[in-house]
Amino acid sequence: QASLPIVINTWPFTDATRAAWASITTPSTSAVDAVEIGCTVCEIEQCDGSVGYGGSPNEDGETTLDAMIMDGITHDVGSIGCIKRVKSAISVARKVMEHTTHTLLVGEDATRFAVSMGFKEESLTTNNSISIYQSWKAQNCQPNYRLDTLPDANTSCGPYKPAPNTSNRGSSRYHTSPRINPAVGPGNHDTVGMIVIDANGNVAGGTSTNGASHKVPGRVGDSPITGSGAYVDNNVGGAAATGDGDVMMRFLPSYQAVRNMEAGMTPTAAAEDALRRIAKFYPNYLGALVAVNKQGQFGGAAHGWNFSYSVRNSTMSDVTVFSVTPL
Ligand code: SD4
Repeated sequence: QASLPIVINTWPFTDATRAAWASITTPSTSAVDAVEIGCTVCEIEQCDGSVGYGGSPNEDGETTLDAMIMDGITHDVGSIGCIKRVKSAISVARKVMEHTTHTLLVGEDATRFAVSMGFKEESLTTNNSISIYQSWKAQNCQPNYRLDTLPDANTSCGPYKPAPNTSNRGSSRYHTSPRINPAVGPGNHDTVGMIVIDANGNVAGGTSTNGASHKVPGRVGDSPITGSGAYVDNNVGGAAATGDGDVMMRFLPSYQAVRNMEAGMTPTAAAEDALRRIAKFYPNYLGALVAVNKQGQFGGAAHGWNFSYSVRNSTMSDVTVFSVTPL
């Protein structure tokens, strides 16, 4: 049932939803504040191991974080990609939005910026991330490289060594065999993406994630990319994504879902259409979207996996989790 204010986020990360709801129903808290507060809960709880420190180690065994925050009133965005040794990813993204003229900072320099803003520098490695890394090494280190560019199977753990003849790059071979990101799967790929609309109809959105496991160092996913990980427009509503970011960022699905709602689609139809556009090229990808319009109508859609999302508005007595049947 449509109602404002509203909080909606990917996955049954209900503590994050509850925290955002508690803040948005407090006078003087903005939708941007609520998004930051909600996503921070997931960073602290390490939601599903896929948000915050200690998850999804890259092929060096290091955890890095991506995050974004977007303000629908001003269209301001702050993002960080592949930030190292700082836990509060979404709060650093907010500092990028509010203290710089930039949109996206990455890597060691994003860390340097965070430290200059007063954030603590500390290891993101935990016993859990070490054991994920070690078991990947002990198994076959399924590659994140295009198979047609690997010289032999032994290089699949990285570091990357190009095949002597890489003339296959860009060939249609890539598309003729279905691509499934080995680092993506239920339980190991669960970004928090959140949209909040306050009682005055102001929209904000955000994401936070440790990305994909065993990624090539330096990899930035879809979550900090405006229009991909999330997108908001105060005149329309907002949408946020989770899934195989390497594929999804090629289609800006959150932007597409918002434009679809602007054209009159329901949130559910808007999200489904955005995901179907990706499936035309990548029939086996895993992905999902949540979407909410200015009136507070909401919906979700998924492709390739079972997805659920969390919602709280004033018609509900607590956070409600909705399950989505994949397209
Ligand atoms: C990424 N989209 O970095 C993120 C991960 C994710 O559900 O959403 N997992 O590709």
